[in-house]
Amino acid sequence: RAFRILSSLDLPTDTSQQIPGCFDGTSWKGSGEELVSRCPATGEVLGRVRGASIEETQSAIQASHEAAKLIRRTPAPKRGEIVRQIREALLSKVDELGDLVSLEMGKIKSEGRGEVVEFIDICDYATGLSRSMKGNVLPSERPEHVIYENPNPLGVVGILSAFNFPVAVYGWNMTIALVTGNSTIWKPAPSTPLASIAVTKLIQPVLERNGVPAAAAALVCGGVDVGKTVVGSEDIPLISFTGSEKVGKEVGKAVQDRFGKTILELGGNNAVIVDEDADLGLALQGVLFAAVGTAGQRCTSTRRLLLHKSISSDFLSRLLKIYDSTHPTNQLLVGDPLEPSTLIGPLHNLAAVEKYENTLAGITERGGEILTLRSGRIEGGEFGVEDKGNWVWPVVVRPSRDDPCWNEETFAPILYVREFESIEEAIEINNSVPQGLSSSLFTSSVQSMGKWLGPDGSDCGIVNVNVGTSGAEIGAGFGGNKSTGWGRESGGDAWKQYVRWSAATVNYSSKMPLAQGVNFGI
Ligand code: UN1
Repeated sequence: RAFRILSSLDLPTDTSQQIPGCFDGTSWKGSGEELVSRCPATGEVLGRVRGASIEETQSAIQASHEAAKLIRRTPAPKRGEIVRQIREALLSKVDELGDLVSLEMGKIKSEGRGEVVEFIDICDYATGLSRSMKGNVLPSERPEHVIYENPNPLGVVGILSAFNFPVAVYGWNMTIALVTGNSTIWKPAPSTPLASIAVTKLIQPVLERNGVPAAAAALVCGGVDVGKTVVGSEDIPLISFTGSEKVGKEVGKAVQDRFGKTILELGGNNAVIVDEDADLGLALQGVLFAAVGTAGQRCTSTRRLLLHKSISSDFLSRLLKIYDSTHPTNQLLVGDPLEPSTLIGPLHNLAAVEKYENTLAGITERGGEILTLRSGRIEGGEFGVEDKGNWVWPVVVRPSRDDPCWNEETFAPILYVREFESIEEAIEINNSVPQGLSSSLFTSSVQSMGKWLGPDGSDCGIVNVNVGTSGAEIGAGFGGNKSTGWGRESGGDAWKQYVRWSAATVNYSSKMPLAQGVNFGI
């Protein structure tokens, strides 16, 4: 199976050979750290990638820096046309690339494909943007003067992406960066190098055929040292980082230290509020997808379920019935991610399984209760899953009120439950955590919706109504507030961060009047 998927994307299938993981626009190389790509479902080695050395990273940055000069001189609609061709290249391999994402990251087949579709969608958006992004023309108080606000490209954009969205998050950044006139350098997660190599190999010929240096989409696979080299480079004015709050804080400080710009997409601790007047059937579906989809490994996954006291026991019993159902009527269908009927794949790696186990152990030690019948690691053989896969049971838990887990993101299918008595209390609980990414209210009340969306409402970057916390479309800006980092990517006004803005006052008179009535006659 791995052989079929890898060869469909022209990736080497002989795992004893090292695959070069550094692309500087001229050649594929790699003399740095070895990165082993392992299938989360089977434990098998999918490929051994030789990452970039520090010197190779620096020369890839230089190549991207040179490419940026050419990109910025290319008319924006022409850049949009290149992105449109990237879309076509992705579309021609949408199933193959989707399967590779499933194989290497562990998410289910339709979500793997969905990630590539998300990249295709942002290509469409960026192509349109290339003909519509605009500055401003403003009235001046001085006669025969005019003021422009003018966007120009920044240069190189550094993209550091996470394992959980190994394709789409790069897509959000590289397409917007390219149409706004920048080149990019991509440092993917060390555990998903194959997806990044496959994507770069699809983009490279498109750039070359359009006479654009392929270093405009440079790739440096690697570990912490490669990441630090990119983050610390004076030649990269904007760093877009997706990952943990802990690493994000380091990245933010390092970039600030050299007065660079950042877009940070850090932790989420997303709540769903099910109010007394909610359509419970709808809420159930919304909670399920967001809590257990991608095995709880989206930054937008639902971590906290806040239930109105009056519907809590009814809602919980319906939810737990689905969580507790077992094979062969296993409605949640934990299993092989590439099997189309599976809904929950494995966790990405063993460290994630350990984190899941430790989190649950801590919660029960501190007086919390696991509400699902099953919890913990799933042993090989159950549901036909492989022995060496990283399988866990999705769980619903009632932690004690003051448990520290309420403030932390654990990247696993663990859902915390708590009751509330009024919408005001629910909003207060929603806002009481350090993170501010996504949030959802299930209600049929216009008043509650108004409150939820307004100044006394959710403080998150994503504030949904009767829609779960995850699975956003690309049209709006995506990102979160507070310790999530305040970044916005993909649609909305996100593109405005990928340019340097200048205010330009132009005098087309033959006099030199001053603003604010200042007199300086000579
Ligand atoms: C992430 O988990 O890092 O809204 C991104 C969503 C997806 C993107 C998630 N469109 O769930």
